[in-house]
Amino acid sequence: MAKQCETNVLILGKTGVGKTSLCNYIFGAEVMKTGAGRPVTGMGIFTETIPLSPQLILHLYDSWGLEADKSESWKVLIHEVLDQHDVREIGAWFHTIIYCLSAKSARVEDFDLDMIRALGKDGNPVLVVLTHCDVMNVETAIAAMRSEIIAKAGIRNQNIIEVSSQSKTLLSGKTTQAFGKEKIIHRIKVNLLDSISQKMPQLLAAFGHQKINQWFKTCQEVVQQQVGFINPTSGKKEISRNDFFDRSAQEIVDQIARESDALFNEAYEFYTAFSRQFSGNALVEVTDQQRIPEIIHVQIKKRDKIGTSIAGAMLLAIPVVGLLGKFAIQEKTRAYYREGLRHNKALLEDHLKVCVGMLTQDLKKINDELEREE
Ligand SMILES: Nc1nc2c(ncn2[C@@H]2O[C@H](COP(=O)(O)OP(=O)(O)OP(=O)(O)O)[C@@H](O)[C@H]2O)c(=O)[nH]1
Ligand SMILES: [Mg+2]
Repeated sequence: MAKQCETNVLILGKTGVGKTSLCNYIFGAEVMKTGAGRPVTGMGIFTETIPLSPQLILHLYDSWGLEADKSESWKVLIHEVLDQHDVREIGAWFHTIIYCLSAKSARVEDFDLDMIRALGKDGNPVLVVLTHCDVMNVETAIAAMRSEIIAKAGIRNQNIIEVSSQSKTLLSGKTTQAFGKEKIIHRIKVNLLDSISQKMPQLLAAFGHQKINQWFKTCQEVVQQQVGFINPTSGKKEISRNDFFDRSAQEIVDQIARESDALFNEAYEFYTAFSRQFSGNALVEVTDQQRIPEIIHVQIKKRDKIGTSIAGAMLLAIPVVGLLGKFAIQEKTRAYYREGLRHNKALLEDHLKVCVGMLTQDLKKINDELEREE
């Protein structure tokens, strides 16, 4: 996995609800100048790449000019973006989907509910942002919109966020501040870490399987080469062979543990980088060492390790008569080893499964803490 972490955020909503203003408010002034973004589809969705830190790149997909009530054409646009990245599912590309509704409109249309439901299916991380919340007398409308979105689109209360993207000077000379961005940033962080957390255990599993298969292959080759026609049950060779199997299996266990630590730390680094970047408005502050949980490495039990001395003894008891007998012994010894190796391969695979589960749990712990701190 590259050291750089990228997150993709999609902003959708009908024309004029305040999507571009929201982008600029969250990620700095004039990030998305109208038309300055690179068109990623023929029309409708523009992307801007914002390096938030050397390790963290944010790709912001701002949709604009989308006609209301044309859900099919919206979906086509989104899928054009996915196709460009050779991705099938919305959730596989977008770590956060922001659906904007204007509190000024005071209602949620069926079209919006349909879109929110479609975007949020399969547990995709959808945030509904109510814009224009600074407008006078919108409180009642906001409460009604909130209940409707929860009831009809299945969005959790914490994923509906009230925002004003503009600071204004009133006639009285007082200025009102823009608000709501902290919560959005927090959700983006949680969603990003969620997606990383899902990826890290997959990487560990792939790494482990590759190592285990390699180990198995090497050991098989050793058996093939060493259990020869002449003296197939040599005790001296057997000891060094078993020792090699043991040591190389232990080495794999260690490598898996190291990889697990590295993947966890990598995920954690991304998180702290992201936190630091937004330290001014991040809701969660962490120190680097505070939360790194210790990963306890599972050791393969000694008694589960390969022990073939019995096999040697048994085979020696077979009277060695002529060529045929020798072949039989050679084949039997090899078969015995193959079985032993298969048994140990299964043990290593079980061990890997435990490690992948532990990594998943450890990453989940950070995510849960983040969720709680909201
Ligand atoms: N008072 C207030 N005005 C806002 C807010 N958000 C956006 N606006 C104003 O609403 C108008 C439309 O905002 P845009 O950000 O251009 O809307 P958009 O959703 O990007 O529109 P399209 O790109 O056409 O799809 C602009 O005049 C903004 O200044 C808000 O939170 N409060
Ligand atoms: Mg716009």
